[in-house]
Amino acid sequence: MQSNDTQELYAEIERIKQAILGKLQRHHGATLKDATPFQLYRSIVSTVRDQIMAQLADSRARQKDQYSRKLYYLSVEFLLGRSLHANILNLLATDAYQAVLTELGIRMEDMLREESEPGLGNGGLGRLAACFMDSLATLRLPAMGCTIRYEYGLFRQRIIDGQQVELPDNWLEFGNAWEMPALEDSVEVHFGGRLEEEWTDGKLTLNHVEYKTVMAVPYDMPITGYSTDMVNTLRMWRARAPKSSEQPRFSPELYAFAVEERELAETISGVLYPEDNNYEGKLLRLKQQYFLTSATLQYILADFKRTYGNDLYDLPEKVVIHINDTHPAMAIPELMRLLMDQEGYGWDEAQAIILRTVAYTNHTIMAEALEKWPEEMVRIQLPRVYQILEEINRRFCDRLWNLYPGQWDRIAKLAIIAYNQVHMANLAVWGSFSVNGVSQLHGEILKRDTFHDFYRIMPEKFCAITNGITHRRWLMLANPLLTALVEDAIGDGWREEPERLIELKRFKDDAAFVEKYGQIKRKNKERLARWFEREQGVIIKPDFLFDVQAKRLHEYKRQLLNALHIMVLYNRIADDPEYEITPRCFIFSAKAAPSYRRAKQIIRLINAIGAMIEKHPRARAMLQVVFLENYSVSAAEILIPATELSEQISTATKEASGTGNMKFMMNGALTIGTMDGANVEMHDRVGSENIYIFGARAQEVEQIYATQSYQSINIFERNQEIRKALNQLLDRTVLPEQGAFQDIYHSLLFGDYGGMPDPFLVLKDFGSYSMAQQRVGSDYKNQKAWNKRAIVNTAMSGWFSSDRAIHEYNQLIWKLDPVDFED
Ligand code: 26Q
Repeated sequence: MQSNDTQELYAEIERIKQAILGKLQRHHGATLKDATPFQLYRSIVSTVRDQIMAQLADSRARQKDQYSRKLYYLSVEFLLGRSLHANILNLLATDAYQAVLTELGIRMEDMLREESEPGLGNGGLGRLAACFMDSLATLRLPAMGCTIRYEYGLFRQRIIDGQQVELPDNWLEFGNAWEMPALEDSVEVHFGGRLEEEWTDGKLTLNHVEYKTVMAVPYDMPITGYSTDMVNTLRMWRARAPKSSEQPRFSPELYAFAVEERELAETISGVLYPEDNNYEGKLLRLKQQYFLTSATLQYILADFKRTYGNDLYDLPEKVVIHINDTHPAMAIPELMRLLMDQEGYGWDEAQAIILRTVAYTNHTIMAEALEKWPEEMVRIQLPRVYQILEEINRRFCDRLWNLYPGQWDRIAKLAIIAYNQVHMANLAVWGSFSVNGVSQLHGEILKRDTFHDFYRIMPEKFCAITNGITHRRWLMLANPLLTALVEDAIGDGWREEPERLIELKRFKDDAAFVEKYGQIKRKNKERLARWFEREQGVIIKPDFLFDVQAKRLHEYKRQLLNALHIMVLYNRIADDPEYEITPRCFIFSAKAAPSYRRAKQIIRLINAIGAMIEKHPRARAMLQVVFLENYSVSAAEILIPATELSEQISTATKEASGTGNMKFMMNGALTIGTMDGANVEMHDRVGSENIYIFGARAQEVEQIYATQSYQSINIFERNQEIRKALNQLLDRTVLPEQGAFQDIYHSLLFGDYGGMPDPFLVLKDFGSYSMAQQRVGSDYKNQKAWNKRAIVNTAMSGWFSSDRAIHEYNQLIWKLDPVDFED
C-alpha cells in the first residue's frame, strides 16, 4: 500500500515536472536554466490549470446531464486573493508540487509571490463572496459567481510621512493566468436613450431607442473545491465598446454619439469604488451595477433556454439568483424587463417568476450605507427599468394603502420610490423570497428595526445565517505549522468536517501539546517580523504581545478607541517612572476610503503615536505601534497566524457580523471585543473565560440612540486620563503640527453638524475597554494558561467555517443538490 502510494507520487512528480518544463519551452521559449521567475510561475499555473480545466469540463457536463438547479451569486466584489496555492491545495497536490519545485531548485514561496493579487473587493463583503465560492465548490454545489472585471482593483496603499497615499492597482498589467475569455457569451447592455410607444392592432409595444450600447464580455475563472472533482466558475464581465462604434459616421452628431459610446464602455469596468460601508450616489457606480446585473441576467436566461427550452415558467425551479447586498438589486426590475419585453410574458406572470427566484443578503444597518438612487438619475440612465420600478412601486403602494389607509409615513418607509429616491433595500426585500442577516444579532436587528415594517407584512421571508470563513485558506494555507500540529493530534477529518476541530479541546490539558502550540505561535510571530523587516524596514520584537487590529478604517470599527488607549498607556509610562506594562506591539492595518477624511486622520494619528513612542526610551521598551501597509488577502495570511490578541471593538449593533474575528480565532488569537455581530456567537462558543468582552451591549446602544441621552463631555470632565489624551490631540505632543487632529477632538466632544457628540461611543466604552486590556496584560504573563485558552479558540472555530454557512444557505434558501460524480 505504502509503496504503491509512493510509486504513484513519484509518477505524479515526474508528470508535473515534465509538464512544467514543456510549458517553459513551448510557451516561453525558455529552458530551466535561463527562465525568469515569472516564466516559471506561468508554466506552473498553466500546468495546474490544465488539470483544473479537465475537471471543469467534466463538472459542466455532469450538471447538464443531471439538470442541476444552479445558483448565481451576484456581487460587485469578489476578494479572491491569490489562486495558485489555494488551487494546489484543493487538488491535494501540495506535496507533489513541493517536491517538483525542490528538484528544480525553485522556492515555492517565491513562485506564489509572483502572482498579483486580484483586489476586486473592499473588505468583508467581497471576501465573504470568495469564501463562499470555495465552500460551494467543495460541497459540490453548482454555482456561478458573477462580478465585474475591474481593470483596477482597490487602490494600493502606502504610508508616506505617516499618511495614507493611494496608488493605482494595475493588477492585470502582466495578465491574469487563470482567466479565459468567453467571447461567444458576450451581450449588449443599453444605457440612456428614450422609449417610443408603438400601437399595432390595439396593442402597445415599447421601443427603447437612441440608447448607448456597451458590450459585456465575460472572463471566466475556475473555482476549485477541496478534494473534489467539482469546479465552478467565477464570471467577470468586462465592458468594451461595440463594433458598431467603429463604423464611419456621416454627421457630427452621430460622430459625437459614437465617441461618447466608446468612452462609456471604457469607463464602466475601469475601477472598483473604494468606499466600504458608505454610499455615494455616483452615476458611474449606478452604471456598473446595471452593467453587471443586465449582462448576468441575459446570460442566465440564455443558459436556461439552452437546457430547458423557451418556457421560463420553470425558471424558479432551476435557477436561484442571490444578490450580495443591494448593489445588484436592479436584477429585480431587469428580470421583469427581460421576461416582458423579450420573452413576451405579462406583468403578473413575470412578477410571479421573479418573486420565487431572487434572494437577498443584507450586510449593514448603517443608514449611510443604504443605497438610495436619485429618481432622475435612474430615469435618464435606465428609462425602461425606471418605468418598471414605477409600476412595481405603484402596485405595492396600492396594497400598502389598503393595509394602512392614511398612514403616509409608514407607506413612505416601505415604498420603493419615495421622496424622489429609489430605495434599493426596499426593492430588494420586496423582490426577494428570502432576506437574510449575516449574524444572529444582525438578523434580529433587521426584524425589529431596519425592516420592521416589512417583517410585519412578510415575516416568512426573514432569516439569519451567520457568516463563515474557509478554513482551507485561513488555516491550512495560511498556517501550515498549526495545520500539521492539529493533524498530529486529531488526524485530518476536520479538513472536510471542520467542526471536528473541537476534538482539539482535550489537548489543552496536554502539556506537550500546549508547549508546541506556543512554539508555533512564536514561529509565526517571527515570520511576521521578517516580513515587516523585508517589506517595510520595520523591526518588531517577537517577545512582545502581538495585539492586532486589521480591517477597513471606519469610525464604527473604532480604531480610535484602540489609539486613544495607547496614548493613555504612553502617558502613564511617561508620567510615572515606576509604571510598567506587559510589553506589547500594537499592529494596525487598514485602508481608508480616499474621500473619507476623518478615517485618514485616524491613520495619521496612529502613525504619529507610533513615532512619539519611538522617541521615548522607556516607553519604547514596552510599547510599540506599527502600521502594516496595504492590507490585503496576502497580507492577512501572514498577519493573522502571528496574532495573539484580536481587536473586534466596534460599537455594538454596527458590525453586521465581522469575519476577520473568525479568522483570528481559528489561528489561536484571543479576542478583545464588544457584544456585536458574530462576536456574540464566538463568546457563546468559547465562554467568558476565553474571550475579553467589554462595552455597552446592543440594547443599551439602541436606547442611547433613541433617547440621545449620552453626553461624552461628562466623561471627558470626570476622567483625567481621557482629558489628557484628548487635549494632546490639540497640542504638539503627538505631532509638531498644531491642531492636526482637531477634527477628531471635535467629533468626540461636540459631534458633527446636527449629530450627537461621539456617535460611536468611544468615550463611553473607554473605561471598560481599558480594564479589559489591563486583564489581557496580566493574563499574558502566564503563557501556559494563555496558550490553553488560545487552543480552546482554535477548537471552537470550526463552526465558523463557511462550509457550515453554505450548508445553512442551502438548507434554508437555495435547495441545491450536490453534483453526483459517481461512475
Ligand atoms: C455601495 C454603494 C456605492 C459605493 C459603495 C458601496 C458599498 C461598497 C462596499 C457598500 C458597502 C460595501 C461593503 C460592505 C461590507 O463589507 N460589509 C461587511 O460585510 C461583511 C460580510 O457580511 C460583514 O461581516 C461586516 O460586518 C460588514 O461590515
